[in-house]
Amino acid sequence: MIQSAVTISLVTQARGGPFVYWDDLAGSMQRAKDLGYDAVELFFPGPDAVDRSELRRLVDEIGIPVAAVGTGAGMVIHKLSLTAEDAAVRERARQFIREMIDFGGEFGAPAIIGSMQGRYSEQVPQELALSYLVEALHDLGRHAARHAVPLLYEPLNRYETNLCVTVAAGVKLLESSGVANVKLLADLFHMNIEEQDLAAALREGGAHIGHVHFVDSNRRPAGCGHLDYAPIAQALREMNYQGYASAEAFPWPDSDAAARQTIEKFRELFG
Ligand code: LER
Ligand code: MN
Repeated sequence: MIQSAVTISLVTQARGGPFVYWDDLAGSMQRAKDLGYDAVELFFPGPDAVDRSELRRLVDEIGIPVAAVGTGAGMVIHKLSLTAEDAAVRERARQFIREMIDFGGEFGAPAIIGSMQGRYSEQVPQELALSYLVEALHDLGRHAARHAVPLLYEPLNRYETNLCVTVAAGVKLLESSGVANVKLLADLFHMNIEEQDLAAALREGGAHIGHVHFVDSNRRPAGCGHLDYAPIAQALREMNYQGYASAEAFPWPDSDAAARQTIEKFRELFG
């Protein structure tokens, strides 16, 4: 069954970004539980930002698991990228993600590679950048397998990457390179910019899709933009999608209202 999740960010440098809850980890996890979410998706400054036994205690006591962990702080805070020109920067990016995989893995949660994929440029041409990305996905996918979780790779819209901007490009990358244990993250906000038909793109992604960022066209909570969710929900049901629909949206008009709006829309579509 498709499950609901909501994002919590502890990254001050990402302030203004598309995360529903901010700063207060325990309070946000409790709010998510009270509103009926199945899980929380965490965006932390790094693998040591939060004491693991404290997070374990919160997960157990509040009774809400971790759906996934983001790695974008590696880019936002440390300016790391898997496709950087400098080999030392690429290796530090991989190490940061490895440690986030280990962190998430302890909680049965996959790590997400979004902005850490970087982009191709004059210094690092397209083919070379894609080869760096594929090499990293091979390595990190294998690393994630030690924890029996997949690695999530997220195509982003053209303003955030130029490597893979559609679900189909993500599928092609995975299938042509033969990487194992890597699933795609389908973010409806990015898809609204890049796809011709969101439901068709999801269907074509099929079993490659392992996580969904559930958000509207303008990155406000689902139902506060102009996406038509009926065909999207229909496609996910027909694909027998079993992963999370995770609210990665602006806290609009505020965190609790965004969380409530999303879970109501989720129930209307999947309830
Ligand atoms: C960034 O736009 C995004 O959608 C995140 O999930 C990836 O880091
Ligand atoms: Mn996203």
